[in-house]
Amino acid sequence: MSQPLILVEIDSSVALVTLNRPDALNALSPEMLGSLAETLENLDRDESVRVMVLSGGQSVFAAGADIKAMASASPVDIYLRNTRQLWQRLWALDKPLIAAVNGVAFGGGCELALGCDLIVAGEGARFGQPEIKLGIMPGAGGSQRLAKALGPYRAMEMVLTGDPLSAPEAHAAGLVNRLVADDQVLAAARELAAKIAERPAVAVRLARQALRYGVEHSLREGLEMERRNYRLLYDTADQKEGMAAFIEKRKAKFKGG
Ligand code: DAK
Repeated sequence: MSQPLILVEIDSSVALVTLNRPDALNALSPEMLGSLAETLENLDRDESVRVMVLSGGQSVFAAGADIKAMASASPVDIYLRNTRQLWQRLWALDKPLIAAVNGVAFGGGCELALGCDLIVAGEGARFGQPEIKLGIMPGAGGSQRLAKALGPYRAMEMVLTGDPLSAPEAHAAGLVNRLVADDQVLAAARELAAKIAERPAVAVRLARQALRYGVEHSLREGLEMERRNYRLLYDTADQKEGMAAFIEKRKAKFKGG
């Protein structure tokens, strides 16, 4: 029986999702991306899950889209395959997603990490968009998200040369939230996930939503989204509890609603 392309483990409201195609360095075939989108959407709907961690295992995050599945494709094949739709499903999730990166995050693998909300990386990790060396360019947000994350000049160099950033460089540039020893990546990602999972769940989701929206829209539109989400939180029991607990000088007991 063939191995599942995606592995899932849930532990105290944190779901660990692992890409499982190690022989191909987790190259993102359309089947794998489809399976990943379906898995993450199911976890996004699962009320027992607050935060998701995405890993590629101990030695690689993902070496990009599957070159062997793309090499002889025509524009019509690419159009009909419509992997863009699978990527859009990943970007439309509503719960925090943390990338736990060991080894290479190249091409689509780098774009997968960039699509997450937070990135924890091992010291030996590398982030790159080497598509230019294949005669193509980033196709899943890399040219846009890298420029926003690093500034246009550093992003331009990465995209035009195809040369990667080391994890320490990525950390110094603000792309990586936590830089840890390679064997501590999962533990650090889980710790970060657990901390966020303890926070009031609706506030976490609406704050995340406002931040992500703001990155993709104008300041005016972002402020409007912030205003709407901010007001909505006054309809949650967790807001009443959080403020009452502060005033009564006790620890808040959040219920997630
Ligand atoms: N695709 C397919 N197979 C891959 C692969 C990939 N991206 N990367 C590695 N593999 C396979 C290798 O072919 C090899 O398989 P066998 O020969 O054993 O069968 C196995 O994984 C081990 O790889 P290596 O032998 O090469 O391992 P090394 O440690 O020597 O090198 C490496 C590791 C990561 C430096 C090297 O594998 C490498 O350069 N890989 C390619 C990296 C790359 O160019 N990535 C960008 C791919 S293009 C789109 C959305 C997204 C995209 C496109 C469109 N739309 C929405 C339309 C994204 C495009 C890309 O990501």
